[in-house]
Amino acid sequence: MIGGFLGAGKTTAVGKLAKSLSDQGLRVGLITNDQGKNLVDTSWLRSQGFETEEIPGGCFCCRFNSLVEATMTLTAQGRPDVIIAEPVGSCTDLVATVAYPFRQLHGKNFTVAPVSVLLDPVRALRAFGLEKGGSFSEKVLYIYHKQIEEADLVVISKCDLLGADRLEVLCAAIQAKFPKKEILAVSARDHTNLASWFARIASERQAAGKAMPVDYTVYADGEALLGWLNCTVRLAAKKGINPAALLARLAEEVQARLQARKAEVAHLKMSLHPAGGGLGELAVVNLVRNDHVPEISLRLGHPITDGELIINLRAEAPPDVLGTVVREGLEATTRVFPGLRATLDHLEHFRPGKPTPTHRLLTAN
Ligand SMILES: Nc1nc2c(ncn2[C@@H]2O[C@H](COP(=O)(O)OP(=O)(O)O)[C@@H](O)[C@H]2O)c(=O)[nH]1
Ligand SMILES: [Mg+2]
Repeated sequence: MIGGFLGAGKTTAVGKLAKSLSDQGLRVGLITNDQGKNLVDTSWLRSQGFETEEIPGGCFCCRFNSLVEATMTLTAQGRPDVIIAEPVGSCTDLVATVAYPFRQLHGKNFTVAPVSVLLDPVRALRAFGLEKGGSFSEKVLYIYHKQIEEADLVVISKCDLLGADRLEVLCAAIQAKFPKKEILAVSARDHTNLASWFARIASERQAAGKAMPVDYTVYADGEALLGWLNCTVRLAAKKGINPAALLARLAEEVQARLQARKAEVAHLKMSLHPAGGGLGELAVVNLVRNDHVPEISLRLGHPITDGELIINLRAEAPPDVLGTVVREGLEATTRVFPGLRATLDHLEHFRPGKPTPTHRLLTAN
């Protein structure tokens, strides 16, 4: 499992790890997970050519049996040597509710690797109170810190964003709060330390241990403070539109409205697929902080006139506010691109329900 908070860089790392393993001749299966359905992550990983199963409608801990089924489906389809699973970014207690039960119930067929927890360094510096800037309320930060506490490997991702000084300050703060925790600093963007991290995950098994205590009331309250929105939109334009320009503009429109309401974004991720396009044909934009510049992480080489837009937005705000922000953002964007029509196909917005794990094992051997 490669876990970590929303926007930490999990899917990017999963893609890189899968590529690295398949370059070594290993067969790889991937599992994505979300509270809703229609995930940008799933399309993005499939577009890279990996067998990917999606578990919608709840986290791995609450849908443990679906996780087992997904591993069985992947096994039947491609007999993977390695399965990489990306849990929902607002989840914690995965060691007790997923890793330990998996070891106990399916240890004959699978070896569980050390659980990595990724941290976006800018988000982490704020979460530890080391730098100022938009952050989340206390109960959301409870989940954030619990994720780190249960990590077998704490992986500071995107280390290309920090100089050595800030990285050192962050490592010291993590060590002070979680002594003896093993910390790695990697960058998927410039490949810093990826090989040594991947070698560890691929060769080691998770050490036996004791699960951490978790206050499920605070955890549930923290998750419920986050609003969740997934929607799909049909786009039709009279003349060709540059997909990256459209995605960037829409991300900015949504961002401005979140900022106006002081609702910190955890992750806004949107993909645009041209009508009739192949699996690998999509453009993707990401926004991981309110003061971040929306990033185009995948481009399409040509203008489009028809396409499907998928929007995944997670922010600390009531779900209906997210609905308003996205609807208004879409309207504002269509005004910028004359002749563009946007039709909402499907929209769901909600707060994640109280986590009720299928299993919870406090020790493993
Ligand atoms: N600068 C930088 N950005 C990264 C790196 N890895 C991921 N990102 C960006 O972080 C954002 C969130 O990444 P994603 O993998 O979707 O995060 P997830 O929500 O944890 O799955 C995207 O804009 C990525 O391009 C990295 O190594 N360096
Ligand atoms: Mg992801």
